[in-house]
Amino acid sequence: MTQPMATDLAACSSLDELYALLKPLQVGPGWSKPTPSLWPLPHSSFLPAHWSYEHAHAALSAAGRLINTELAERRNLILVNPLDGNEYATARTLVAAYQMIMPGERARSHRHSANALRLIVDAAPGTSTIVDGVALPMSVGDVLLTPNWAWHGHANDSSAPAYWIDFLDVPLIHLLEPMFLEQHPDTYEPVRDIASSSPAWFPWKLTEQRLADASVDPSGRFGRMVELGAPAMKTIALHMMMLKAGDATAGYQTTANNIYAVVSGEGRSIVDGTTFRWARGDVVVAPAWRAHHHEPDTDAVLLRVSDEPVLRGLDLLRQG
Ligand code: GTQ
Ligand code: FE2
Repeated sequence: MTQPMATDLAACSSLDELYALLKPLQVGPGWSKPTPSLWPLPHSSFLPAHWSYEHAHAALSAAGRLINTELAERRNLILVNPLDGNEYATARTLVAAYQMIMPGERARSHRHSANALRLIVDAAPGTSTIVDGVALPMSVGDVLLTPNWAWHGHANDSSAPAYWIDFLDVPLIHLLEPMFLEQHPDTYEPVRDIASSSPAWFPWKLTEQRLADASVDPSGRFGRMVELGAPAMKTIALHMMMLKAGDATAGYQTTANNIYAVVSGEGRSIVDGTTFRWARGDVVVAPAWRAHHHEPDTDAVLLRVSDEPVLRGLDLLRQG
């Protein structure tokens, strides 16, 4: 389409005529859009959803026979939110994935601008992640961070397959576009030290002690709560929640996206009216502004992974 003359624009005698002339100028009238660009309250888009570790475990053990870490950068299963048209993200800013590494395997080292962390679900002694040259042992319930641009690879020198849940801010990086990825020049980064402690490693043993000493959150939303890091990373906050059998949490609605992973116990989460039953290793997503609460049937521990630091840093965190 050719562009109209300024004089034709100025002489327009109807709005419809004006709209037609504006099209080739790549201009739209802000006053007559089919959907407004501002609205009074968040429109929830991503859906409440649940994933079971039982299924993920079975699928990954099959994948262990069908694909190796020479071919696959990572043997992982992405938790894809069932929102129409979505093919990747778990929530608007976050993605979760189950990952498995076989005995004797190594997953090569790389670094990326996306922040990542993992919650260990099943691993035997001898499994580790190598972060910037330091081996961090992986035990059940441990949380390990690989922040923006930290080298990381995984190694399983035990005799059992290791399973964990990855959480990354990749969808946020997609949205903002500063994605960078680099393979390690040595393919497998040499281990120069084995950590006994690290700011990137939250061993379950320490978390368990902190939880035992923690007070119950007065709002009733989180049970006994401890934060891992303050926050763990620039874009992701981590909270461990210890819930008592039969004590339902208070309803929680927040502009932050929350992904809950079950460290231990069984129960239900009710997210925007939908009930999801969970057991150890399961994942439930409560996308932004979806009111939710938890009903533990046994004593339970949940890891809450959220994008709270992003919302808070931009003065966009609102909670009800
Ligand atoms: O382990 O480095 O699930 O880079 C997705 C991207 C895991 C990892 C994932 C990754 C990793
Ligand atoms: Fe990675």
